[in-house]
Amino acid sequence: LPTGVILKGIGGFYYVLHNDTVVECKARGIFRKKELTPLPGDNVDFSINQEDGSGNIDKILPRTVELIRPAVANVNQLIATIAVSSPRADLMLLDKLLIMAEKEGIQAIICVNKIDLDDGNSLDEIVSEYKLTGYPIILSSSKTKEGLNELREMLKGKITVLAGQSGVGKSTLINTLMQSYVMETGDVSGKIGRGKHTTRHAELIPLAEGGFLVDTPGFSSFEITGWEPSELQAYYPEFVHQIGACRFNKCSHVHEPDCAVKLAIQEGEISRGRYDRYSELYKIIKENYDSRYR
Ligand SMILES: Nc1nc2c(ncn2[C@@H]2O[C@H](COP(=O)(O)OP(=O)(O)O)[C@@H](O)[C@H]2O)c(=O)[nH]1
Ligand SMILES: [Mg+2]
Ligand SMILES: [Zn+2]
Repeated sequence: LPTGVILKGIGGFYYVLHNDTVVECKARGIFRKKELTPLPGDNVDFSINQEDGSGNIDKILPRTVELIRPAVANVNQLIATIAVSSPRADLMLLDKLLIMAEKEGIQAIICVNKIDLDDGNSLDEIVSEYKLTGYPIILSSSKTKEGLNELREMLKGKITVLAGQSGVGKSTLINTLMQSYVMETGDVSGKIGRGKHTTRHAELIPLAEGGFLVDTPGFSSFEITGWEPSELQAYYPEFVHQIGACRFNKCSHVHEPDCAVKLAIQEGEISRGRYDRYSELYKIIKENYDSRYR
């Protein structure tokens, strides 16, 4: 059986990419037998009926990752995108995206986009606040083309979710990055009946280097129901060196004395803004937790 990757599913049909061709498939039987819904990003075995030429997904290969919102399988990395301006950088949303990537076990990358709109201070402020996190930071602009080659390099061979507030330039980035694919290897987007890319369902966009981008309206709802307050700290990579060095074993790093995380802020190892937003989120999670277990 040939193997392919599901780009998208619409109305009971799945569009499976195999050797630069997209095959329209159904998934007869798979739902019923295993209660398994095929997802974009799934690697599948499929077959083509000799009589009517219809495609069918026969098997979904094991998933490494399964995201719920957006519903995508086998995601390797997440690019948390903000604009330097227009819309104004929402750092709380950025932190939430980074936290979700950590929680799902996906490599996160920060993309500060629209750097052509920098006023001379904003970009420096964002970078100095986030360089302590250790996440790779890409500075880009679809307008000036800065950072786009670096971005292409990072997307090679991976399934990457492009997340971020509406208006930060995600769709424009995708249109720019997929155009080179169209020029180099033929009109793949034409084959699956799509013109300029717009965001509706989660969909894998094939790139020249063999990777995929997922543009998504999702990943904007930050669901904290069911979280243990103590789990939040684990999603801050720059806190990791400090955890364990606090006076109290179960330090929340919010109100306890002799807290190594707070000390690290003074020593310039953790940024004040990241910490302040951590405290804010911690309190929300704690309140939610307490109201359920009181
Ligand atoms: N100045 C500037 N504008 C951009 C850039 N990228 C996108 N835009 C504009 O920002 C607006 C929102 O872009 P879009 O790609 O739809 O954002 P999305 O909502 O994240 O998908 C559009 O008017 C784009 O033309 C950029 O790099 N620089
Ligand atoms: Mg968009
Ligand atoms: Zn502490």
